[in-house]
Amino acid sequence: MISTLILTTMMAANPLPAPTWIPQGQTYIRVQHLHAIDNLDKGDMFGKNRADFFAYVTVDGVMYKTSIMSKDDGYPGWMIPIDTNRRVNKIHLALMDEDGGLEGKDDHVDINPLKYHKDLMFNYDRQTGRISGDVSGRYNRQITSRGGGDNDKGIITFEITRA
Ligand SMILES: [Ca+2]
Ligand SMILES: [Ca+2]
Ligand SMILES: [Ca+2]
Repeated sequence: MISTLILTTMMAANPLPAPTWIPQGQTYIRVQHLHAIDNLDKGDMFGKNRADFFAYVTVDGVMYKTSIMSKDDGYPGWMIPIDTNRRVNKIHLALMDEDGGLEGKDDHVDINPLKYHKDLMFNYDRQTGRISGDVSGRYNRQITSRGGGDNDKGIITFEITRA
């Protein structure tokens, strides 16, 4: 519930397009793998029975919107830069299924195992390399999170690494 409210607020802002290129030495989030558990286009008017994944990723209040990957299972390779002038970065990851045209009709994919939570919110501590929050892990290690308890479930695998 809370994550949905935050997402709605974020969507009012103008997201930056996620970059297609990361300069050498830059720390970034790399979304490696996505998988649709539920049929995200079931019952949609122009549904093709195939997910059209994209993400809103907010890093320290700056929101990026990725490109669309139209596959139920695939490797989007999305890259979102992280500013490591801060010791701790706050990251909010929302996965969506694009449904075209009408504003607000996109489906919100559940990648959080907790009921009533669809998004992932976590911190990255540059000094310890630790990732903590809705997911936990470390710098340069893949993190996989599977949605549960809500509709439109999916699985995401990503890592924080350096170019
Ligand atoms: Ca849909
Ligand atoms: Ca769709
Ligand atoms: Ca959930």
